[in-house]
Amino acid sequence: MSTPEASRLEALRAEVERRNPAQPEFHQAVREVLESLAPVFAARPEYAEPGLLERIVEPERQILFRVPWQDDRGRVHVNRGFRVEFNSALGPYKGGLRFHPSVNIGVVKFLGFEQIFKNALTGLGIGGGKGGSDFDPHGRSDNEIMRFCQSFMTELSRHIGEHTDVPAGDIGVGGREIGYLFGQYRRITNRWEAGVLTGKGIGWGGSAIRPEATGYGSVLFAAEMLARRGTTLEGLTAVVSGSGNVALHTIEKLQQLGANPLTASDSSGYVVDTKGIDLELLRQVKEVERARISEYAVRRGPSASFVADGRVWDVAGDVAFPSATQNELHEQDAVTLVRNGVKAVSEGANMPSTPEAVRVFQEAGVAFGPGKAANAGGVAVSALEMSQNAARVAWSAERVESELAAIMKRIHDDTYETAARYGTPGDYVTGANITGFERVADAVLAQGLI
Ligand code: NDP
Ligand code: 2IT
Repeated sequence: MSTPEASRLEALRAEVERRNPAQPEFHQAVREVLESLAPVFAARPEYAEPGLLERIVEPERQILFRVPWQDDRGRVHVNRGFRVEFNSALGPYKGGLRFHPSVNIGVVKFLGFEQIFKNALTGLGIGGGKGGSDFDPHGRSDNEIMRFCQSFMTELSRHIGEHTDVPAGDIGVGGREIGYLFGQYRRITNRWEAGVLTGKGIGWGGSAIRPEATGYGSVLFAAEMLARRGTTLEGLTAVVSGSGNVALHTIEKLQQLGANPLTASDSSGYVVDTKGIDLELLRQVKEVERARISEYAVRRGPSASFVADGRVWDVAGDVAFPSATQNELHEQDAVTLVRNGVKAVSEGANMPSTPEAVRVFQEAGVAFGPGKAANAGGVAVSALEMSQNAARVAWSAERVESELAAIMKRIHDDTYETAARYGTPGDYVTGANITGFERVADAVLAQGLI
């Protein structure tokens, strides 16, 4: 790093770390974007305007609140709630809620920062935000989940709205939680405001294909990367991590396109199935019973085995779909995948590959789709849900799925072309960061110093 632009970006990175101590995930997300931007600053001097970048790395608003609730035995728990409203230059803040014990302000800020550029890539007029709680839903009854969601929404309700901030799901928040959250919002506000949350149930304002959208989109993004290299997913084996919303629908779309997903995982370990994952059984175990992944191997028979605490990336496959959580794929995992001949990696999760792992993939010439681009299908269909809510209509599954496919192709082509324009053809990390940044920066500049 020797150009003036690079030095300025490096100084900003150091300042972000100083001003936001003990937030390693946020530092990582900011660093990754800043590292892509030096060529943009050289080409577009207007971005050097003092304060532009400084505003983009600073959330517009950060909300922290107490969430008290009672468990089924009458014991009182006190969790912490978060909503980071990061940037609304392109539209209302938009992004999911995560319920997981690892959630803290740094994690929410990393997710919110990623969301700004991801949402810009969709081209659908949505700003970036994220929220959640350190509440752990594992092992909690439906009633406990409901009471927690009601308490969480009692506070959050005063900060959100269809034109202000529109939350959705993320880890630990799916259709059940969105239902309880929406019910409490409606009760408190006495408004039928469908567009305040996305991921709602079909029949009360939800969009067809929203549950499927992130996983489907991540597979479609991989298919676009492969198409650019003159090949397809058909007949390829796939390694998938996670067994939640994103992973299950990744597996489903892979099977529809003739690929063979071999694995799934959760925080206890992974299963590998030499016959290919039996999706119906996996759904029964994870979605219906909310059991541990080992149960899949017990019921599936000899083709499947469970590896406790193992690394799913040790399984050989032609394509890989990290779809669980941040920093789940390390440098050594990337080395193993490359040695086993991986051709493409599409990030269903947010920031699942460490920076060192990304470098290994790129140096080996693997087609690498970063989360900002590859998993944008979920929030894109959320934006389509908002459109349907505003027009009080419900589109068919076929219509939403064909819009999703068109959006993923456009994101692929835009990021590919940007990377080529800046002299790094095939580098979707640079392509996604620059494309997203240019759209946000142009809007921020046009709207004055706010
Ligand atoms: P779910 O809660 O449905 O599933 C999460 C899965 O990841 C579970 O299998 C879970 O296992 C595993 N997991 C979570 N945390 C950890 C951890 N610390 N270590 C190991 N495994 C873990 O969430 P989603 O499928 O919705 O989200 C998965 C990823 O995709 C996240 O990174 C999320 O931010 C991202 N994403 C989600 C979108 C969506 O629309 N839902 C959109 C775009 C991105 P266990 O049950 O054992 O914790
Ligand atoms: O990370 C993500 O893009 C999401 N969790 C989905 C956000 C949304 O508003 O649909």
